[in-house]
Amino acid sequence: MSRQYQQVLAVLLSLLLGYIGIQMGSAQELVGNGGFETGITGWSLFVPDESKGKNCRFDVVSDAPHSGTNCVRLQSDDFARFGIGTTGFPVQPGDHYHISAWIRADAAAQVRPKAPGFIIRLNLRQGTGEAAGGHLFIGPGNVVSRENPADSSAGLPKDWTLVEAVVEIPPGVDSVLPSIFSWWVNGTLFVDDFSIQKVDPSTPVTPLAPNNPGASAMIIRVPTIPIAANS
Ligand SMILES: [Ca+2]
Repeated sequence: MSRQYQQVLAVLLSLLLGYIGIQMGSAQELVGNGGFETGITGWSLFVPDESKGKNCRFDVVSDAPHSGTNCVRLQSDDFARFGIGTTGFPVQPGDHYHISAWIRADAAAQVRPKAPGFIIRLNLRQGTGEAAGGHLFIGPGNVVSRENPADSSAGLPKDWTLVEAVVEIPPGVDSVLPSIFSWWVNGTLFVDDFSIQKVDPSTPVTPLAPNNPGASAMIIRVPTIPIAANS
């Protein structure tokens, strides 16, 4: 075997091992700057009409982040609903994704009764429009719902707390636009390490919240499961 041939083989082998390493190693992170270490790069504010005039705003601060040196701060001067969004990505129905974020509320923050206070929203898209069936929501307590956030009485944690779930992309969806929301908070909410990673389709999905309309439909479709097991 010539020396040149050996060198080519060595290069090909290292490329193959690198490829296998990528396949077996940590999944690709789909949220850019989810740790807010490069400021607000890649993030933009969205304030629905009913919350305009509540001084909804966001910035990046070094006030006791969960990791690194920064986290994002969402603030409003009254109970308000607003979010920050980032770049979307293509998906296929049946794909499973692990979604997570760390949150903590300022000691003075208040949450409107029944509201989750914080929500990860996945805007499910088909083509250039919204997919039928509504958005997916993940709230504190790892509560997953479709169309609307599930009712909550948990309030918001004052210490860093993980919110996470595994979701399955429903039929009729070809892309996802992720965002994080302050959902009827009066005051200040901090978020850090927002992450979305594709996981193996065998990874169990977090069930929909019992008080979500989608969950009722699931119970009807699977009548042999006792209602008590889902409450
Ligand atoms: Ca950070």
